[in-house]
Amino acid sequence: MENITSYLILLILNLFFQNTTSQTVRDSISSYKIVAFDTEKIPIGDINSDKRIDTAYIKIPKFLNEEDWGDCKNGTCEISIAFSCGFPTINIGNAVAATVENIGDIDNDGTSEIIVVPSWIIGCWGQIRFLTLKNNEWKEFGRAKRNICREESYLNSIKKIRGNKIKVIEEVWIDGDVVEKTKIISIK
Ligand SMILES: [Ca+2]
Ligand SMILES: [Ca+2]
Repeated sequence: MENITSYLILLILNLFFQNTTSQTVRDSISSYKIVAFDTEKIPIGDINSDKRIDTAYIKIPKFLNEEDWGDCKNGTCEISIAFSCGFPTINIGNAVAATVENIGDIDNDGTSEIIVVPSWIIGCWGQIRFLTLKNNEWKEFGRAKRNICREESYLNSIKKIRGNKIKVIEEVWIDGDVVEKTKIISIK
């Protein structure tokens, strides 16, 4: 909750400064450096089938001064996700936080597919990104729109079906209402 409050304050200050300060001031602010990172540890089950539970380490950018505001390092907010089992690190831009979950081995190749749900400073509408590891590289094989503010697992909306496919419940805006739609995504 504390983080969310900080993010909201930062966003409001950001909008204020964008509208009121000159380019020179903005440039000097964006040259601030990050002094620390937060790393979040998320247990994600056994993703590489070695019978050991694996952990995802999500590195989140921090600002120079929590009481003030500033951009992320080099003006780019980016998160990275590393894995205890040595799988390649995933880097995602335009994000300040993320959720990672193991959705099981959809294509039965011995490696679990995962989802990553990046989030920004504010806003509840986001996307679930579906990733599979092929030749030691993460490949995105689909996305689904969701309200990302609910504090619940996304696994309830994802189901493995036959033929290397998953069924996911997407949430979309239609004429001002949130409508749930079923989407089928396959690993090619
Ligand atoms: Ca493992
Ligand atoms: Ca797999």
